[in-house]
Amino acid sequence: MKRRTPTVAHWGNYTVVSDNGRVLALEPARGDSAPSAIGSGMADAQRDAMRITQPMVREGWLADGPGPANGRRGRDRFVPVSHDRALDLVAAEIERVRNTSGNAAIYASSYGWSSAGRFHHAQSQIHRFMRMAGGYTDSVNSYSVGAMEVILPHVIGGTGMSIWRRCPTYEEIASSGELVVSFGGMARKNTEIEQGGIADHAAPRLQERCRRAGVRFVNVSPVRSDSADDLDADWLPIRPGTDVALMLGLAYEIVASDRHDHDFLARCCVGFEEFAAYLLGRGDGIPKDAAWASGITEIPADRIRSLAEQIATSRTVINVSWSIQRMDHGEQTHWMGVVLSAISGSLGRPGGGFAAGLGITQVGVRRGSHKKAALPQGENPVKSFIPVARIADMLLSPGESFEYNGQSLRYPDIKLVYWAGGNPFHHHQDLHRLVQAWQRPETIIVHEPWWNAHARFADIVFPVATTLEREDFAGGGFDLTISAMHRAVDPPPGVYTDYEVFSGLAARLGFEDRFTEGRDAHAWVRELYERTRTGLAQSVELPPFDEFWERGGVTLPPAPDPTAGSFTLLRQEPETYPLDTQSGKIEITSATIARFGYDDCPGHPTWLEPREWLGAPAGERLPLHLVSNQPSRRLHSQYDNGSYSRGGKVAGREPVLLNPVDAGERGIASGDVVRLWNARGACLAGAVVTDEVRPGVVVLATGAWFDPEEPGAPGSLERHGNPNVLTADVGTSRLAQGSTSGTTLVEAERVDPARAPEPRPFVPPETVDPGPTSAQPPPRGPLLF
Ligand SMILES: Nc1nc2c(c(=O)[nH]1)N[C@H]1C(S)=C(S)[C@@H](COP(=O)(O)OP(=O)(O)OC[C@H]3O[C@@H](n4cnc5c(=O)[nH]c(N)nc54)[C@H](O)[C@@H]3O)O[C@H]1N2
Ligand SMILES: Nc1nc2c(c(=O)[nH]1)N[C@H]1C(S)=C(S)[C@@H](COP(=O)(O)OP(=O)(O)OC[C@H]3O[C@@H](n4cnc5c(=O)[nH]c(N)nc54)[C@H](O)[C@@H]3O)O[C@H]1N2
Ligand SMILES: [Mo]
Repeated sequence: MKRRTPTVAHWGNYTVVSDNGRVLALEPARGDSAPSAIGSGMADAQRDAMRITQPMVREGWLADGPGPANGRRGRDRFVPVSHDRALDLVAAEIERVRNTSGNAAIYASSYGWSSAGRFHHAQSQIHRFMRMAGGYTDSVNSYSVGAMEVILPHVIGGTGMSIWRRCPTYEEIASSGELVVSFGGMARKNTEIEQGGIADHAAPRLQERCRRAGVRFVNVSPVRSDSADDLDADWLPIRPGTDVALMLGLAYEIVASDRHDHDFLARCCVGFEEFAAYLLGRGDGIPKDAAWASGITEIPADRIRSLAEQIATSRTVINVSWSIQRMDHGEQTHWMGVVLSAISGSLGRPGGGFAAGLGITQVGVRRGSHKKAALPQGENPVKSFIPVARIADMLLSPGESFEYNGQSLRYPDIKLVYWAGGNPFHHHQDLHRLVQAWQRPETIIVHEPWWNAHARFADIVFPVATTLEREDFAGGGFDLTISAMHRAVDPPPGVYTDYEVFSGLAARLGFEDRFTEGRDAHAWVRELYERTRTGLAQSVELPPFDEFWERGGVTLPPAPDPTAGSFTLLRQEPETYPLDTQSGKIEITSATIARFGYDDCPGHPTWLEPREWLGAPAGERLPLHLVSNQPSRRLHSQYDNGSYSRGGKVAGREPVLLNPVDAGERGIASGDVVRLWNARGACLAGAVVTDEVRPGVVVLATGAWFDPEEPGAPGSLERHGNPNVLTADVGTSRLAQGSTSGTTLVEAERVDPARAPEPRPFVPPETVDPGPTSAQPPPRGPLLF
């Protein structure tokens, strides 16, 4: 009989239709005005050939024991073992490494998006477990906004990401705004996702409302479709990596014609004079005017001047996407965005100001939200950490020192890597370098539902239940709905949840009671919901758990806006409402950063030539800039094996967008197989020729499952279109050390289809027959160990 049960994914809330233990479909939840199709790909992936259904151990690890893998990780066959055997092996290995090398030799930061749900959130689970097991080397910041998170607290105060709750909302823009200038566009696809779920995808209709109210949009991007057609945006097809030069050109034209906001700059900011000297070219003799900016950005100088005029005379939002800070010197884009906004006259006024990510996730839909309880993670007794994107450096160079935000730190010597809920073979740059780094630890443990590269490059793999196979509750960071997640189907026999695996390990390591507190998953969900209910009791009334669970969800009234760091209050009374920066004001020049003495991040926003860009002399570079943006058919690498993502492939590979001029010069037509390459690697992709992309730029979205011809071999051809074999693994600067996937040049060529190797990302690895005793999957035990 068909069952209909509620669930939540990062791409929306859905009803799961299942029949007799099989997921048939995911239907968007009622009330979602613009549901995402991404959910449709979840049904068929659930029990596909890539599903891992038994714990697996790499053959070489089992034979030789822990130790560096010398190229065998990613290449060896796997041996299926029983769940108990896998738990025994992992518990003993944690114990061994703790005793011989100390807990700092364990890296369990486990970066990644995992799945929606407050209780089964994989990072909360692994951190809680490993902290109770004595701790681990952790990471700080994110791949998403690594540079922004470190620079903005110096410039405008707040926590790294609080700017998302200090931006103008769409409703304010519709009623008081006139112009939205978006550096990095506002691609609709990027509104489909919100960490923790979205009951209503409101951003598209709110953007349209702004347009209907007469707001003009400017899409500064190498890609026209980074702004939806219904916004009629002006397209400024900028040369990638040059947004800071364009912002400087705009600022120059405003300041040189004396239309800058003298009052705000004097009362609410520090360091304008020093910055203005640079802008006007007083020190270096180079005025950063429209003509100068045009030479760098390839936007005509007249167009820059007229946009400067519009900005100075309209209520304007300067919106800076996150993509343009995942680049060499990525700190500069957001710093300069704030400065341009402070100069413009719109900062701190209704419907105008600075935004970082309007058009991404639910930023701009609202600012306030209700706090939901999370699984307590406890304190990490180990204090060593890395900026998250420096993982390969850490594994390759133990003991080496590096700079980060004014500190001099050292990389720990990692022996054991433990990961649940992320995919570094999707998210990290220069994957061939990561493959080398990945051989060095003694043991790598991974929890994954599917045989993606992350699982294939591990020593011990715990197959885990998917989000549709467990109970939870969820609510997105900007969402007003808290939803029940019912178990739609059971996991395959012998497959457990992350929680059950960690509970089993905790039992072996002697802290099961502390870890579980005597609760099974259902009891924890009830507990966390009740903590949420109690926590919110002052402001809203939530129904008791049983009623909530039965109803499937509850929608709360809007929450008040946070006032901390408000630019409106700053403009009104800067002495009463200071920012929590060094000076209490906006730091156009930062004495703190200047004191760090970093030449790659000086004391005020500065145009610094990128490592790789189209403006470098032609003979010294590759001719095409690679944009590896977020995919429209999935979240990162998740459900790439599902039908919806696979439906978007071209010639069985990830599509690469090329301009007709670049395609013509290379004899490439839509549907062809294209080889993209540079000194770091090469991959094959399927051509889509389109004038949506400016000449000199190719677009290959991130997230195709890594499919090297010879896994583990240096520089092996990637057959499926994973752009991270091409990107460079270098930090944004010594300040933030963020990832820089956006700073990548490549060349492209047509490949004879008869000679192009078949992609095999969705073929499981070879396993060894372990013999009759352990081949049997164990019967499914009780939920709690
Ligand atoms: N070139 C390039 N690289 C990029 C980017 C880019 O724009 N260009 N973007 C970067 C950005 S912004 C980000 S945020 C990162 C994202 O990088 P990740 O967050 O690491 O990517 P995901 O594909 O979401 O990986 C989640 C993994 O967790 C697994 N999973 C899901 N639910 C569960 C669960 O409950 N338990 C367990 N154990 N596993 C689960 C999924 O199967 C999947 O393998 O990528 C970064 N990398
Ligand atoms: N559908 C979908 N939505 C998502 C995600 C997903 O995986 N799928 N991921 C989510 C996550 S984790 C994050 S962090 C956000 C990321 O949000 P962003 O980082 O903003 O998203 P991207 O798609 O990487 O980039 C946005 C656009 O910037 C443009 N761009 C690239 N280089 C330049 C440049 O040098 N200058 C200018 N002006 N523009 C440039 C590209 O054309 C690109 O389409 O998106 C979130 N939304
Ligand atoms: Mo992200």
